Amino acid sequence: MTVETVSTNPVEGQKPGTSGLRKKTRVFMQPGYLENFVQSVFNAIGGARGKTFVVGGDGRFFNREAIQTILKMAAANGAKRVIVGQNGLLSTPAASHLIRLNETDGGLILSASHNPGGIDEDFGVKFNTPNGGPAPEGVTNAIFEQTTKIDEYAILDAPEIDLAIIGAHMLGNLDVDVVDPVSDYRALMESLFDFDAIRALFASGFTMRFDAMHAITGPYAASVLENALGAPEGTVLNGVPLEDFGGGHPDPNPVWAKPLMDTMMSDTAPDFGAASDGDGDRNMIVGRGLYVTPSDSLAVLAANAHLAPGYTDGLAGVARSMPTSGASDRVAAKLGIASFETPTGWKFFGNLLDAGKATICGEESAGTGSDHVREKDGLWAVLLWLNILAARKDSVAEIMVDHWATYGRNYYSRHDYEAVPTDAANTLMSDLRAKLSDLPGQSFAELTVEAADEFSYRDPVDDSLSENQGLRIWYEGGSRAVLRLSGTGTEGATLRVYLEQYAPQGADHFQDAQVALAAVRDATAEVSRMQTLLDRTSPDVVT
Ligand code: VG1
Ligand code: CO
Repeated sequence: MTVETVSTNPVEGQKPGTSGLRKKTRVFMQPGYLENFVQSVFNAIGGARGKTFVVGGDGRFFNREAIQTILKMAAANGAKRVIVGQNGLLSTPAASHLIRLNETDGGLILSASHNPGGIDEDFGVKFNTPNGGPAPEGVTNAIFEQTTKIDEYAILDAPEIDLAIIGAHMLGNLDVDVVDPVSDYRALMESLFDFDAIRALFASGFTMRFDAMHAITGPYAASVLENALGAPEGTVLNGVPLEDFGGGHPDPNPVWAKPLMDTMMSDTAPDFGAASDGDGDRNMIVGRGLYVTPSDSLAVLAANAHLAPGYTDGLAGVARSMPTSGASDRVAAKLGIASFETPTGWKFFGNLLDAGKATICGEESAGTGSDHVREKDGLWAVLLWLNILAARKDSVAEIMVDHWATYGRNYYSRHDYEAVPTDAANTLMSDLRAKLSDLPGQSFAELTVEAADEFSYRDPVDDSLSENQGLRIWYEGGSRAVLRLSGTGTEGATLRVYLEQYAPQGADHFQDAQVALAAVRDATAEVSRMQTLLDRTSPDVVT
């Protein structure tokens, strides 16, 4: 064993963001950088001695090297066993499942999620706790604290393990189990959904395109949709994971999954379209000619989940992140079950899921999931949609029209202002924060503010408090805007502006969303003085 002494601390000051540490790949490749973070994780959880971990990543550039480093460090730190996906591959939800299934001490997942990959793009590492979920704030704070005082890490001097070979390997005294990344996950999906009904749906001629965006879900989608469910070959597009995701952003939204959107809006569109992100935890749902917002998707899944075998007993509750639209609250109210509003980031759902208070959770950023794992799960959402389509025998458009007629429609859009100077973004937020309490009664671009506040969250399970989770403004006429800064960007700051307008039952549900949201957009631009402070007139990405 070699104990390296590191004289500088390259991780210092790099506080893990929403989902672990996410930086430019070259930053991670600096000597000692990854090592310092991994050692800090081990230190923060009381050491690795005798413990079992799951390790895998989304296959992006530097995934292979990083895994070898982590294995050697786990060995030198006295870990007992590491379960690793073949070729170092594991989707985030599959890793979460393996952590739980094997009752391990947690896992390290290598991914920068939907951010592009490559030597000049992004890399990331996150630590998940034994419940399979992203480390809560208490743990990420402890990791951060370790990074500020670490002065050595332990690493074994040993040859690399051949991760192509499934089975048991030894690295020093460490057992390394290389496992098929898909099989346990596929079995979990089979336990939740009516595979016979979905198989019959495909056999009847139902058509689908699943865009894996050259990211990790390719092998999972091919195995489940094409092999197990009998969808024709070619249903899964871009199914081979590439180190640079083919040069694209593996972010399943109408902007980055435009080729799929174009197919779905064309005359030859299949019945159903879906996509998922770099690490497989996000999903996009599209019907023929109709995009389903993630907020609406969450609401539809909550309203219809009982049609799938895994959820026939109904749901304990539905949780959504605060910026997500209120559509799912309306479903929960009708079902007479609890609804929860949490800060952005999946880690905030963990306690609700562990305590059995919520069964289904979702975020406006295209994350949906349930208590089957402790991460959002892209393919799970797609399969629940397929199960619902098979059971109801309606099209996606019919389901949406019916949903809006029942609950009203929450028009929704997110506007992102990317790579803005950090100072300018901070000024915008602090100026707005300072005047929040004066806003009610004032009018901006013809809308009058009814209420405004800054969201903070008291966890109903452990009573922990999370503050500064986004500025909220409610206007007259049922609209809301939320402003917050991204915690996952790697360049400058990203300002996210979330816009929502409720159209009740009987109102017009067939407007273009951007048209329906024009008034709340203009009022929010004025109240935040966005044009002056950011020097931007329009967002970089509209989803
Ligand atoms: C974004 C999304 C958030 C999501 C997070 C991680 O965070 O808004 O909803 O939980 O990414 O998703 P932010 O702070 O940039 O807004 V993933 O797919 O990167 O694990
Ligand atoms: Co992701």
